[in-house]
Amino acid sequence: MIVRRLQDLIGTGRDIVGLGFNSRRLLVAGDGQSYSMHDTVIKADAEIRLWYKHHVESVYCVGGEGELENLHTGEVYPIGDGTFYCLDNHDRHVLRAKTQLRMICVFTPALVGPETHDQEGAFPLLTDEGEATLTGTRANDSATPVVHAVDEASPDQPQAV
Ligand code: 9YT
Repeated sequence: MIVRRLQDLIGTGRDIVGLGFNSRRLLVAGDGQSYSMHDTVIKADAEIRLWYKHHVESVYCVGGEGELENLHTGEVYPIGDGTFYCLDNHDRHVLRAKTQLRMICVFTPALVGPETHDQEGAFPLLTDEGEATLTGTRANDSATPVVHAVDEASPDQPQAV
């Protein structure tokens, strides 16, 4: 049995800090399961463009207000406490937080732990040793993870910050 408390992850290597959000990685690949589970807080006014090419993400919002845009269809969905979505088609999307959002996120395959978004808003596929297993993706070996946020002046080009 694995039992963890969020408070014990804060400020550790399982607390991935990026521009606009914190992802507290409750369960990662090293825990031996086929999925990872994160408690993610997205700051008010953050806008994040994402495209999980190598993973399927399911998200359950348990607090806050925002919106989700499907970049393939243009559909925009309000997000709030009790909203669930699954990116079952590796959908390109934009997440906009009107207020702080708290999201419970499940990734398959499981994240190893330190993954941060690449230029396209994807996570690389990592081995347990943290090596990227696909060309065109890269592991970020920085102690301070880098996150990419949408640059409003050129929304097609996520900006490294
Ligand atoms: C929905 C969401 O929070 N996406 C960005 C962060 C990601 N879920 C993570 O790293 O936990």
